[in-house]
Amino acid sequence: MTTTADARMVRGACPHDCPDTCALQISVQDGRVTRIVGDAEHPTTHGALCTKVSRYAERSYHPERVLQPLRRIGPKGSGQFEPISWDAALDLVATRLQAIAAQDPQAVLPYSYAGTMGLVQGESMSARFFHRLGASRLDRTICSAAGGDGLVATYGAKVGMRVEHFAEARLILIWGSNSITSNLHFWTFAQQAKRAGARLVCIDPRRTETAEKCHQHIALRPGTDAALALGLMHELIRNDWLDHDYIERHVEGWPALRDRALQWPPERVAATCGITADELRQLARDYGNTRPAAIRLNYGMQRVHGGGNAVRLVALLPCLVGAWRHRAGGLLLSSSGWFRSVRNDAALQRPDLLAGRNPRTINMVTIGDDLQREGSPDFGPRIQALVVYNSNPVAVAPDSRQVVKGFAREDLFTVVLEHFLTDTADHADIVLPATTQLEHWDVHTTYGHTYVMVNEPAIAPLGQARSNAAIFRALASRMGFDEPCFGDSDETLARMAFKPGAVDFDRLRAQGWIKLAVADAPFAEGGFPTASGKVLVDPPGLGVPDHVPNHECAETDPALAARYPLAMISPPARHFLNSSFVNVKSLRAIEGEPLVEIHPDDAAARGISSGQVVTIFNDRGRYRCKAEVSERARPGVVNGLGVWWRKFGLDGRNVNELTHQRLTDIGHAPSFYDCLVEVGPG
Ligand SMILES: Nc1nc2c(c(=O)[nH]1)N[C@H]1C(S)=C(S)[C@@H](COP(=O)(O)OP(=O)(O)OC[C@H]3O[C@@H](n4cnc5c(=O)[nH]c(N)nc54)[C@H](O)[C@@H]3O)O[C@H]1N2
Ligand SMILES: Nc1nc2c(c(=O)[nH]1)N[C@H]1C(S)=C(S)[C@@H](COP(=O)(O)OP(=O)(O)OC[C@H]3O[C@@H](n4cnc5c(=O)[nH]c(N)nc54)[C@H](O)[C@@H]3O)O[C@H]1N2
Ligand SMILES: [Mo]
Repeated sequence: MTTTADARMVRGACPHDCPDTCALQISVQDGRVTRIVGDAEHPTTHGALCTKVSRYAERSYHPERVLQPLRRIGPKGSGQFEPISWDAALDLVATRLQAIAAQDPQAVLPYSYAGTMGLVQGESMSARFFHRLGASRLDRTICSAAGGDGLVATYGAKVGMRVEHFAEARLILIWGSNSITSNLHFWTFAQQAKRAGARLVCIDPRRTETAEKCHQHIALRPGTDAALALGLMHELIRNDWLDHDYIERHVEGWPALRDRALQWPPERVAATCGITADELRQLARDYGNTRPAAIRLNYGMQRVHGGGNAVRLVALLPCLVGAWRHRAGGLLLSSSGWFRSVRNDAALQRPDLLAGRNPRTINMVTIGDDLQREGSPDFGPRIQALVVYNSNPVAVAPDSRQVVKGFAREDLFTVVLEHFLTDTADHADIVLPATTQLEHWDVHTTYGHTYVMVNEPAIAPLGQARSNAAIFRALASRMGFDEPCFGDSDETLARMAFKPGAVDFDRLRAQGWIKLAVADAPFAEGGFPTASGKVLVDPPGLGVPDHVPNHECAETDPALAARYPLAMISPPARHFLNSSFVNVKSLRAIEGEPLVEIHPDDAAARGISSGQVVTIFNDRGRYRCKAEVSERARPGVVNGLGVWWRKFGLDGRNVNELTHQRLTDIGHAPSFYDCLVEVGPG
């Protein structure tokens, strides 16, 4: 932190759920943030921020920030509240939670995700609070559990290439990721590689802005990535483009994978993926013969029934060609596992406060159905209280009609910690005002690079806002939880987040970030973090990976596909962060309004033209928005963009009105992009 007479610069970290976790420099004048820029010294931020986060001050000083506790005075969901004092709010919440917990604490459910990725304002005091209470646990599966578990099953941990090294690759496959939107700082390295002569290939059903800038775009059908990976293996085997030495030494179970891949000749792959056999052959030739070859896999391709199997297969590819031998070869899906060596989650979250109790776990994906379930021996008690923080489930959880029904229950006691009156906060009994990243302490790890980050408060909390940790500290005190750990300050929590001696906190504060010790080419000689040190084809209980067709597709359910012939994916909008920033006017102005992209052939067959309002529908619901007739959509697939707030949509709905609560093959994750619909004018 540097100081002059009236101005200072404070070091921060972007809190959002994004692989880039940028290092921020926040200029403060007279107690007010005047400018936020990226740290030019930080090796992946490079002084550049995305459009969203350069508007972070606009979001924090937004006139509609919730700055005092609120109590509901209208019907559930109406968003009608009156201000109350912190004392009154804390009393109401503590009294109600205590009464429910006296019957069965598992009737209380915390619901949180990655509104902030900070270790302190994410899960620290909140986890201590719910552990001590004995509340139900939440399976936090909404984003990455299918692919994450698939990667762990294969490599032993969520680890991969260092993102900087992509700059030296000769071939980059950007697989299931719109990097320019969701991983901009990786894209900078990919462009460096491109300028140095590398070939870039994008594998994505949608012709994204990223796909347009690659040399080749393979627009496969959603949910067919496993078939594509098996087809690539087929060609690598047939043409003997394999690194036999690497396979023999570092791949466990290769013969079974070889047999499986030989069942996937190019014509079968072409028919499954909706691409040509030549596209597959060309890709295999490039991947089999270019060194170093790197894969940037992202979570966009695992939001389908077979997402876990698909990630396992793609993750095996670099092991078959020995791509890992070079530091610019291999694969990156997530780097979060590298931080396990320094993180001290048990100290922050104190699972020991469960004191031998083993509360049930509720999957956040099925919140729609679970809120409506009665108590039973199987399910446990009916959910009677919900405490939501760092998440906007009414907008982001699948199958909105059921989610809204659940949140509308008059007998459900809902507390929401928020910056804004989101669709979820509108359903609260009590809203508690939370601080933003400018106003609180935090420390961060990340899933896209390998630097530990710090965020110091730049300004005092606005209005009566309090940090999440402060709010749970106050609630703990009201509930009479007197263990000393409930007294830890936010700064103390930040210091406890890392194992003793693992991170020099003073250096972290001075520089803003510290590089983690990760080898340059970590698996050049094998040494994967599995028990045997080898990559696993057939880990216990999972079987040899295969293509698992979508829940909703012609192969699985022809009758459904006859009624709803279009597959819908709903990837994020560039200027929003899931449902965050939707209420920032300057960003909403860039995004315009909710829309669905439809291919000219599919539009013509339905008498639909650009700019027209259409209805997208299936058995779960109907959603109206504007159509954009565009070759960004491939035939047979429509793209319903962005997680808009329901209240900004026509008829007060968003795209999750159409998605379902069915889970993936591995990881109990949602299958947002595995969804059949029909579209009609009107
Ligand atoms: N600007 C912005 N950045 C974000 C986010 C945001 O909302 N906005 N979200 C953040 C979050 S939470 C996450 S998890 C990360 C990662 O977020 P991801 O979900 O990986 O998001 P994208 O990079 O947009 O990748 C999705 C891409 O996958 C494509 N896709 C959809 N189905 C399939 C399929 O079956 N196969 C293949 N190959 N591709 C498919 C979509 O068309 C889209 O282009 O991004 C983060 N960054
Ligand atoms: N159809 C469809 N649905 C999707 C997706 C998709 O691609 N398509 N993407 C899915 C994915 S990948 C994800 S990760 C989820 C994301 O779902 P969520 O994690 O719910 O993410 P956001 O929508 O960004 O909502 C985060 C909320 O946290 C609040 N918040 C931020 N910081 C703080 C804080 O410090 N304290 C408190 N109390 N609140 C804070 C923000 O104001 C915001 O309202 O959505 C999923 N839903
Ligand atoms: Mo996500």
